[in-house]
Amino acid sequence: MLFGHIPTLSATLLNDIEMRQKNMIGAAGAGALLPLLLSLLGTALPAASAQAALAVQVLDAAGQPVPNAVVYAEPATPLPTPAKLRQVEIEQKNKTFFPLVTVVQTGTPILFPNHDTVRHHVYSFSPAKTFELKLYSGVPGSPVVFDKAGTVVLGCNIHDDMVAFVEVVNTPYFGVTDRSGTVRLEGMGNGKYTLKAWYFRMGPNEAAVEQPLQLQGEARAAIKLNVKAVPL
Ligand SMILES: [Cu+2]
Repeated sequence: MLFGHIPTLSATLLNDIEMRQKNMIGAAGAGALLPLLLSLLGTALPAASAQAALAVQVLDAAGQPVPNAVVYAEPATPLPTPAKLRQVEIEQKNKTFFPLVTVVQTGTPILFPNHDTVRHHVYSFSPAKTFELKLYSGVPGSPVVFDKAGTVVLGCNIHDDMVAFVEVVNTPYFGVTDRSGTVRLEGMGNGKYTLKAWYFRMGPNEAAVEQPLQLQGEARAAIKLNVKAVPL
């Protein structure tokens, strides 16, 4: 459910106001607060209308924050795909993939450096990207390009416990939620989007949960998933 169609002040700005309030109370008394607040609002609003940003919190069925959830916003008018996307890494250390969850824009190259002394054999059978990096150590000579949107489940042929997830999305506005279940999507423009969230406990074949979003300046949204969150 959305609670943030309307522009809101950013957390940093509110912190800033709070800090200044404390200083003002010390220095000049509470009477000086109102003009200060108004002047801060006056300077903040034009900037917010020029560029928008969205803070999203993902909650589970019990209302608990969901860390490691993928959140992305697809613009109603799709953006042109960039010619070149920055390479991303998913490393193997202590027989574990890191990070557990990665989200990238379609066409992103991902490198799989092995920092263990044992060899790994990285593979995926997922339709969005079927590939294997046969038993290797060190850093592979070239990355794997994730060229199709969807969920990719990674495994290792040698170590059955090793698992990781790559969500490949058709938008540059994406992120993974932190410990508090929150992620901030930056650099967006005002307008219409479809806001989506996916969590690895949903399974690779379950579609992302989506809701419409009309973004105007600084906004907040919440998405509820029918899952049980695994705390970090
Ligand atoms: Cu392995």
